[in-house]
Amino acid sequence: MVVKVLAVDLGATNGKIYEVELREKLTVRELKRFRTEGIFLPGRDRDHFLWNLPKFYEEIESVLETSDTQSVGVDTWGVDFALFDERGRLISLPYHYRDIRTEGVMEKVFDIIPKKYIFERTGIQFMEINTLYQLYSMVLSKDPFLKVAKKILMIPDVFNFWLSGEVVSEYTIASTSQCYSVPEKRWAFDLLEKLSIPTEIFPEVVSPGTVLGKCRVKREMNVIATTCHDTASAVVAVPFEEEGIYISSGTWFLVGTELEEPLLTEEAMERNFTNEGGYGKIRFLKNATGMWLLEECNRMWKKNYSEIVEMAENAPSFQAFLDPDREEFLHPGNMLERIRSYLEKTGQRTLGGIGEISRLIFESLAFNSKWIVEQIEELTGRRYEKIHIVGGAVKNDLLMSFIADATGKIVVAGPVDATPIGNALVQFIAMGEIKDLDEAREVVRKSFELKMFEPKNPELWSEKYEEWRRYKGMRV
Ligand code: LFR
Repeated sequence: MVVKVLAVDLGATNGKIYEVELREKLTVRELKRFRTEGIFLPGRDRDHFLWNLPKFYEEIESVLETSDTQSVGVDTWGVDFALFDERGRLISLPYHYRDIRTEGVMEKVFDIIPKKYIFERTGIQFMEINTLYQLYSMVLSKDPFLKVAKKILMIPDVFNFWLSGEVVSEYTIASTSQCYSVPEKRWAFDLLEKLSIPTEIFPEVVSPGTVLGKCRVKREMNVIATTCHDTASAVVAVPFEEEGIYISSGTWFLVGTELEEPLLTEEAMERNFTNEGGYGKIRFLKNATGMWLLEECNRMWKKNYSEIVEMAENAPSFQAFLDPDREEFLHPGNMLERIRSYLEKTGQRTLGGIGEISRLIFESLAFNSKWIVEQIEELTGRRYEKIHIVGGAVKNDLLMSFIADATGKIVVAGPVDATPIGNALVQFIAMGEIKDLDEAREVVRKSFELKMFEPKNPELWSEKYEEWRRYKGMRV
C-alpha cells in the first residue's frame, strides 16, 4: 500500500501544504502556498502586529477537503500562542512575536527571577520574543484577555485542536515557550507562579508522533501531532550520517547540533544557547537572524530571489560588515534605512545597490554562522567536519559557498523542503511505516540529491572574519 500524508508547514512568510508519499523513496508535492505574514491592526493607541489565524485555517481546510492522505500533521514557528475561553473560543487573534509589546520585558522578569535560575529550569535561551515574556507583558499591562483565558495553546496546537478537537500541547513546540522545563519534561509552574501567570491554562503535553484522532474536516484522515515546531521537523530531516552541525535556514538561521541531554552550563547560558526539545534528542542551538533582513529589504525591492542572488554575485565583496542579530533589526520596518543608519553609525561606507546590500547580508550571515559554529565546538568540546544546511537558503549556491568559505568546513546542502519532510517522516514513524529516526534519515539520503560545497578561499575569509568580529555585538 502506498502511504501518503499531508504536511502543513506554516512559516513567518509563507504557509505551505505538501503531500508526501512514501514508496522506496519519498516524493514531495507542494499542493498549496499562501502568504502568512503578520498584519497590523489599528488599536486605540497603536497598531498591533497579529497573526490572521482563521485565514490560515481556511486555507488548510480547503486542501483537506480534497485530499486522500492517511493523516495530516501541522508544524509552525515557535513561541507564539493563542488563548481560548471556557467554551473553546479563540479569544483574540494571536500576537506576532515581532510585535513590540515585549520590549524591555525580559529585564523586568530578571528583577523577579534570576536569569541563571530560568536557564537551569527551562534550558531555553533568552529572547524577548519567548512566550514567557509575551505572557508577562500581558500580566504587566493587566490584559483582560489573560483573565478570561481558560487554555493557552501554541500555534500548531491551535490547529491540532481545530482539526481533531484535542486540547494538548506538543512537546517540541512547548519547549520553545520557556515556560516548559526541558530538563524535567514538564511545565515550569514555579516560574510562572512567581510571575503571576496563571498555570491552570497550560494543557497536557504529548510527544511528537501522538495520534490525536480523526480529522473533523475529513473523517478518513488522522490528525497526528508531529514535531510541531518547524525547526524540530527540519532537524528530523537532516541527513546526518554521524554527529554534525545543522543550519535550518529560513527567516531565521537555527545553527546547532543534537545532544542526548540538555547542556545547562553557565557558559551555554552566557552565550545564549538553547536546549529545545527534538525528536528523541535535544536541539542544542542558537537562533540567528536568517533571511529576515533580505525579506524585509525585498518588501521594497520586490525582486525575484534568483535575481537578487545574481546581483549579489556581481557585487564587490567585503565592502562592509554587519551584525545581523542587532536588536534594531528585530522588528518589521524600513530595513534599508536601518542598514544605512547602522553602516553610518559604525563608520562604514554607505551601500546603495540591491547587489551590494544583499551581498553584505549574505556575507554577514556566513560570518555569523562561523561565529556560532565555533562556539558550539567550544561548548560541546567536539569538532565537526561538515555542516548540513537545510531549508530555503539551500537554493542559494552563493550563500552556501560563502558558508563553506567562512567556516572552512564542507557544506552539505539539502533538502530544501526539510521541514515538511521531517513533519511527514514523524507521521510515517507514528504509523509504523518507518522504524525510527536513523531509518528516517536514511530515507532522506536515498530520496533527495544533496549538493556539496568545499571551502575555496578559506584564508581570505578567515582574514575578513577578524574584521567582521569587530562589528559583532558592537555597542553604538
Ligand atoms: C523558525 C522558528 C525558530 C523560532 C522562531 C520564532 O521558523 O520557529 O525556531 O525560534 O521561528 O518562533
